[in-house]
Amino acid sequence: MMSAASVQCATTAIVAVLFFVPSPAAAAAASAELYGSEPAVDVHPCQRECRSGEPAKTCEYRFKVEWYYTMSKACYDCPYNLTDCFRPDCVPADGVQKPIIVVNRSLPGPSIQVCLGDTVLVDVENAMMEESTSIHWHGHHQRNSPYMDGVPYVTQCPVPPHSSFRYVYLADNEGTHFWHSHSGCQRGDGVFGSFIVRVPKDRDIHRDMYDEDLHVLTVTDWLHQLGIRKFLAHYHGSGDNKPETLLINGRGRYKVFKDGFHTPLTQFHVTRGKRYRFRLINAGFLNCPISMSIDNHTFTMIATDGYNIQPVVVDSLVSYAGERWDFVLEATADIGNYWMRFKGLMDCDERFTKAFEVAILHYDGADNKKPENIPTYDNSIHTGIQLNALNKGSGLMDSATVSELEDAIPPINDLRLEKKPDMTLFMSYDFYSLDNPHFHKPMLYGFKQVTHKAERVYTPQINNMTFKFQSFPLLSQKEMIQPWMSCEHIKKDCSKEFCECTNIIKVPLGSIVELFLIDKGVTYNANHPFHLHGHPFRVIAMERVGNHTSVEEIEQMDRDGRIVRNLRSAPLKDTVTVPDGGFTILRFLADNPGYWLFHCHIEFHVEVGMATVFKIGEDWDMLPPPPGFPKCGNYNGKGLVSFLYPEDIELQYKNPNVYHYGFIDNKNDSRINMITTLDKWWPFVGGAHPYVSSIANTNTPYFSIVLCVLISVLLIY
Ligand SMILES: [Cu+2]
Repeated sequence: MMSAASVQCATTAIVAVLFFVPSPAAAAAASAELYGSEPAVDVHPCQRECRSGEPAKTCEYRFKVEWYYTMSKACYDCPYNLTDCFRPDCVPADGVQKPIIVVNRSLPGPSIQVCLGDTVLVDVENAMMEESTSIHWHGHHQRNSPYMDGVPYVTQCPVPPHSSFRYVYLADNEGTHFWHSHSGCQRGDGVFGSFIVRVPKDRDIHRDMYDEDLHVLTVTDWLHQLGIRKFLAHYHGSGDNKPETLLINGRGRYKVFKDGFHTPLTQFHVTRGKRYRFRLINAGFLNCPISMSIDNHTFTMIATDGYNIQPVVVDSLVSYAGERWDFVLEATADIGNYWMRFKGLMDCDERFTKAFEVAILHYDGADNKKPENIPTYDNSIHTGIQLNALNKGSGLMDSATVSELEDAIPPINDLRLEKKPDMTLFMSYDFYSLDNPHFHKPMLYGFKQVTHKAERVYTPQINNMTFKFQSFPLLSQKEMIQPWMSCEHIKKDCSKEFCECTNIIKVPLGSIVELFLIDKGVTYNANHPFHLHGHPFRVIAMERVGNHTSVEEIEQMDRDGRIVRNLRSAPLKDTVTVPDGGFTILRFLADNPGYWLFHCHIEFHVEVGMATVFKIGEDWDMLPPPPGFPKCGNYNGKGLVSFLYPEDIELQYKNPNVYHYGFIDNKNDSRINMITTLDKWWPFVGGAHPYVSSIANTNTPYFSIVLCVLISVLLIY
């Protein structure tokens, strides 16, 4: 058990280091209500009412990232004794035991809540035994601190085990944000938490709409195994990619224990007659948009991704991985308990897992009994007006798209809306039946060779390119970038073959960029939320064209004047969905020099390369790395290099028995014949792989064995 310790900073700002765990007294005070309630937690001194004219603070946090376990021994008799579920270090989740990765043994991890203008300092300690990590501060644009964006191999080296990394930056972007690991599947395993930047009341244009700003609502899909295990089963075997359930502020009731007990649900306390600002964060991991409704209540949307919008009253809201939505709930119903219902869509819907969870809206004065009806996926039907509905366009009576929202204050002199774009980019994507050699090695288990359809994985690509990270961060070690790493050097038809490269789109500093995101929608109904690092964008159009579409069709629509752009007061965001078989048009001002990732926020998709990087400005426009900034890369005996044994790697790409990655496509190069890589030889040496020998008919086992013996003899002599 840690207690708060505060020290005086030289600048008189208060600095405090806290482990966010409930105190034993608070835990003991937790009532034995039927479904339990959150005990009070130690509040960080930076979580305060923000007042104009008061000095900013430096807010210090220590994040210990470690492997852990739900329903561990720290939970004692949970859920039979609900007080035990709130003991320090007890992570009940939904009652199902599983390995997790957590920050400070809590799920979600510590909530950072500061005032605009505070300096945030987080020491991230990697206490895992073997995995590297990194933390991205989702919603913070890192102006003047691009090295703090937390993207491995783009802005920093990953933080190795037994090491720590200090993130320091200014909280200069108000609103509801969150932090999460940007390494592998760690976000899905538990490494995420809320991050709220408040402003003084006199600067909040929605201040008159609510009385209290207390409730943070973090929603996520949840697996009953580690993310990496799910990933491997899906991409290398016949496993699915469907999340089993959802968690609301890290809690759920999936597992039914003896006598009907379950782990505690999240409760939000309200007083009748008051108005509450809720800050919803979708920390989702897989393709599981989450629809929310609250029994007997509508709610008023007032902000998205930290940007204020004109208020809109809705009956339900769909949020996508990486999005944040602020809404006001007026506690005007009869005193009682009401279900807040969360339904998973897409891979979580009725075709698959029916991922579903509830929280409780508890009015002060109500009893501690559950609401009478028993909520299920099937009886939670979201009628009325739905905001941000799945795969829908504009102009519908029962739903509204993001591009139909309005900025809270009509923008004046906003170049993104008033100026003709300096650059128009089309990014189209779909799922392709490619021989992606990471999962479908040609000639061995190519996409079409695999007979079981469940074992075929389609490759999502942007403009037919798969993003490949380098061994070093593009921003901090930009001098190691080589021309051949870029996509421009690929000389083959990437609509038919797999192409992998470090796709860097160069944008001159100060440009207005109009970006068409086009979901071609051919392979199947999908949905991808895209997140831009370093910049907000205005969402000026969003439409569904049909079951599928193409770049050509949308270009033609635009030439015909059939695309309506909201250039009056389009809302600002940093994460947005795109209707399947449709498009979303964004505009951003490229005014933040650096290398910034732009990617699908579905973790499996970014892991298999659904990403690109914007290089904003020239190298000399970018700040130099902080002194002593960690370096990484390949080691070739002489020092750090961009690539290991460059000639071998280049030739390996040309080796027809390995695979053509596509950097050079000269099959007549005689050097190819000199290569005897393990990849090339081993399947043939034994001659016992019937599938290989029947396909690779130029390499019969007999021939290979003879050749192998001949080479061995030559080598001996
Ligand atoms: Cu995606």
